[in-house]
Amino acid sequence: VANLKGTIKLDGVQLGLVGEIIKLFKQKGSRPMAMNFLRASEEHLKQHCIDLKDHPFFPGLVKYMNSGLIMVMVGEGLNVVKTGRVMLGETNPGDSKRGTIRGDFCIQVGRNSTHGSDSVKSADKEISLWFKPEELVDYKSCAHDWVYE
Ligand code: DAT
Ligand code: MG
Repeated sequence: VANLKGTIKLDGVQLGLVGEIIKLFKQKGSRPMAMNFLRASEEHLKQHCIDLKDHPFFPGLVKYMNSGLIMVMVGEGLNVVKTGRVMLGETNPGDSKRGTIRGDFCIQVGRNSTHGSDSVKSADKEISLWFKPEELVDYKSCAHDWVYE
């Protein structure tokens, strides 16, 4: 099993989506390795989405994510980055299919509730931005052999 790590950052704490997101990723074979609830500083959030810095919505996005509690988690599973993006749906919830997180729970692009790393490279960058190496717990899930052949 070629396991890859990915991050999911949930801006949708206020929407009560935390449990749902954990459930969906666990259900789809991902092994939780680290999780944190925090109010991130604007500086930290700017680093998280630095690739978007030239977009007009960037200042608003950072301010919004800084306005309250967020949840950040790292999961590991086969192709978890790619699968995670499929589970999220499209950037704009209006273009997202039912059965996806954004398709089922969100309406507008600026309130799409959940972030997912878009590549293994950005996942690695995001993981080191949000967690210290010793905070990632490595273990064998008791469900491993029932999920993976
Ligand atoms: P994604 O989150 O699907 O990877 P992205 O990286 O292009 O999409 O953008 C990051 C976030 O920025 C996105 O989840 C919500 C916000 N955003 C993107 N486009 C936007 C727009 N046109 N107006 C407002 N917010 C936007
Ligand atoms: Mg993105």
